[in-house]
Amino acid sequence: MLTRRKFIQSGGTLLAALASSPSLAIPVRSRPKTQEIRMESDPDGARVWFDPIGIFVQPGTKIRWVVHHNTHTVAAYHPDNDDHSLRIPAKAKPWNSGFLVQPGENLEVILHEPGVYDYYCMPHEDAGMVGRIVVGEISGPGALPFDYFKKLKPAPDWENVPKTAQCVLPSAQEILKQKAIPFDAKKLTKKCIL
Ligand SMILES: [Cu+2]
Repeated sequence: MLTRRKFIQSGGTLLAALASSPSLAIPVRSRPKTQEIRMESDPDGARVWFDPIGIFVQPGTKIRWVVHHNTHTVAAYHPDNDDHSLRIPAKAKPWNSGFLVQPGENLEVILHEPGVYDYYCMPHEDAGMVGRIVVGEISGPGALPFDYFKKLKPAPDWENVPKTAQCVLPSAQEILKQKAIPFDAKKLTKKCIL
């Protein structure tokens, strides 16, 4: 992170002059916008989900995943996370919360790289607990078909997104259009047999 002092030092004499002038303030880095995503469950744990399941945000937005019911994790689709396939921008840092147990426990990640980010809950991935974030634009590995990596040469030994999770994820185009897609249990149960 660039401190004000380093910024002035690296910027040369003009910036230094601007900074020392009392009438011209150096802009302070504004706090990132925060978008919250709930980690949910029905009382007996038969159905589990992220809500909203799909969102569009601008680069630099802070995402906060918060536990409301049950125990969850949130992890990026990335080879560093148990050899899952890469479905976040190549330059983005993967995240993995570990178990979040108590209501209110959360993970915050600021997403800077534009592109599509897919993520999952480790114990509930097969049950379709996954989500998608579009940051600024539809691009990167997350914008490709789920099996894209099988056509690479040599094909990496990655885990594909489970079938139910593939069915549940909203398309990036739909996210771009609606900005936020709430988890719709009725619709998704019909479509994906959760
Ligand atoms: Cu979960």
